[in-house]
Amino acid sequence: MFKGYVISAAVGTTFVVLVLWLVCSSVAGMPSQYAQERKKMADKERSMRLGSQLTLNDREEMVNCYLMSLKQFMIATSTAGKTLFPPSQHFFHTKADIDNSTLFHIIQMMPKGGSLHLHESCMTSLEWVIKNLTYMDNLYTRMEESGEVRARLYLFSQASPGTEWTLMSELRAAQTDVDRFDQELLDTLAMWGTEPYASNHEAWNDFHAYFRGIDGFLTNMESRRLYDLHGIEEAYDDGLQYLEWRVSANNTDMVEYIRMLQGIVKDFKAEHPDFLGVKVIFEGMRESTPATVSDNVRKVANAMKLFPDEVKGYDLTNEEDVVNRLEHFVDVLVDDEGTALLPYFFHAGETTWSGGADMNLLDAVLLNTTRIGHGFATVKHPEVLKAVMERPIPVEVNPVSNQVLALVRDLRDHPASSMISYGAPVVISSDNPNVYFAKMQSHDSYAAFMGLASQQDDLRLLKQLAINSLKYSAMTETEKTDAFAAWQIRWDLFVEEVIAKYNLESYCQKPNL
Ligand SMILES: *[C@@H]1O[C@H](CO)[C@@H](O)[C@H](O)[C@H]1NC(C)=O
Ligand SMILES: *[C@@H]1O[C@H](CO)[C@@H](O)[C@H](O)[C@H]1NC(C)=O
Ligand SMILES: *[C@@H]1O[C@H](CO)[C@@H](O)[C@H](O)[C@H]1NC(C)=O
Ligand SMILES: CC(=O)N[C@H]1CO[C@H](CO)[C@@H](O)[C@@H]1O
Ligand SMILES: [Zn+2]
Repeated sequence: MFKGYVISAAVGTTFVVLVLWLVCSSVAGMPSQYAQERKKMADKERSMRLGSQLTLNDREEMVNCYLMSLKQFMIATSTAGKTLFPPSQHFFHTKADIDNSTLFHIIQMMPKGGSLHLHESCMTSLEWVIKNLTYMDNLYTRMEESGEVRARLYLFSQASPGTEWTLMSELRAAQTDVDRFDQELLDTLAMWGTEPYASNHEAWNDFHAYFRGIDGFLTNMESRRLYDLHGIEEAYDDGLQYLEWRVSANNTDMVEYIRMLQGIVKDFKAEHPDFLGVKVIFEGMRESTPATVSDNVRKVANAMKLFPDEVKGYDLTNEEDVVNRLEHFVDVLVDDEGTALLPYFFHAGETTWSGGADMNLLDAVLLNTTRIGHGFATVKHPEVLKAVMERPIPVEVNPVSNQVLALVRDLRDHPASSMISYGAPVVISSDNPNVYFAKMQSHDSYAAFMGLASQQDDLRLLKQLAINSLKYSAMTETEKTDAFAAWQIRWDLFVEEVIAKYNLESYCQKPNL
């Protein structure tokens, strides 16, 4: 339990001052030259950190003072052994406490820019899917007992595929407790439990079951339209103004899909003019044959010609440890001169292994990937890290997903923590938020700020991450200019809202040190 992190700003400020005093007094005994060298080294490191180049104005400083008092209080109580530090524990065990914290509420209010790593199939909240989509007319269902991980799974279809399928409305009408039935539907879709997954492979097995479940809604254009639209609404409510999501290249009529998407985005923007739009990266499956991938590439190239504003490139996904590596597909991803056929946005290095599937990172770099999805293994590869820093190749980091999929237990051990220290081009996103009941962005921003960041990283990091999410997006330069302007308006409003809501004018004046 994490009692006690709801503190008043005044207590927090006193606390920060106390910490500063302790830090200053502890170096008092050093020889002055050593102290100078040490300061120089620490300053140099600090200046390299992500966000360190930003300067906050007086109003932002007030928010920063409060945010940091909340952060420092949690760090202090957990280092003193009084509480468990939430990012050090598994999301299944900490979500309720995180959701109940003021720090999380401030992050929720914050305009966080865009999300650059989301999968269409795993974004819209499952509560909504159950309460809305499973109530559609003419929905059929079939229950399967016992998969490898799940005890049971419900499949859905909008036309009866056979006699073993029942009309959902009839099955529901036969229930004595409809709420309990709906809860069961939700539980069988979700990737959630009392215990974390034992391994990445176990999590992926469960994931495949989820895909089979949700597929019943994504193969029908009308339920898919409602699902995508609700996804946009949830993202916007969570402080996102822009989205890039991955859409399955297998099974999607790209032209029909993009026309549908254009329609909902246009309607949504009409009501929310500061929403910037949705762009699509089509994703193939790594277990496909090179011939299928080649076919995907041709179709995506065609879709990019037809819809240059919406379609931005191609990716290959699935459990990296067990499926074909990128190397397997190189021939169909480049032309005769060896040049990439499309802009790629490859998932690569989403593994704990070294010298295994993480070798995909080398191919991603050689294929001139626009960004790297996950790049969990990036810091194990000096040449990859060099390309990431120099070109730059932004890395899409998804902390909560990595924890739930059993790549990392304590988020302070997340390898992107090092990338934040080096000032690498990192963006934070949520990957598959709906399956484990995360918000579209806030839980991952919280994880980055509390778990991946240093104890001192402050509002500047969060602001830089929001800036990065627009800067490293697939928007054109003109679109980016508009995007920054739209985000800046929201950011300034956010700063004033937090000052007013938490009374920071009186609590967080500049300390008189
Ligand atoms: C689902 O939600 C949409 C709007 O979000 C609404 O138009 C539709 O009627 C709902 N469907 C059901 C079955 O509740
Ligand atoms: C692609 O979709 C077809 C159905 O249209 C399915 O049979 C096949 O397994 C899918 N391929 C992959 C690699 O998922
Ligand atoms: C990657 O970009 C470099 C520099 O523009 C180019 O020389 C190389 O051919 C590209 N590689 C591929 C696979 O497109
Ligand atoms: C910050 C916050 O939301 N705190 C709430 C945590 O939960 C308790 C009990 O439900 C509320 O009283 C607090 O306000
Ligand atoms: Zn992903």
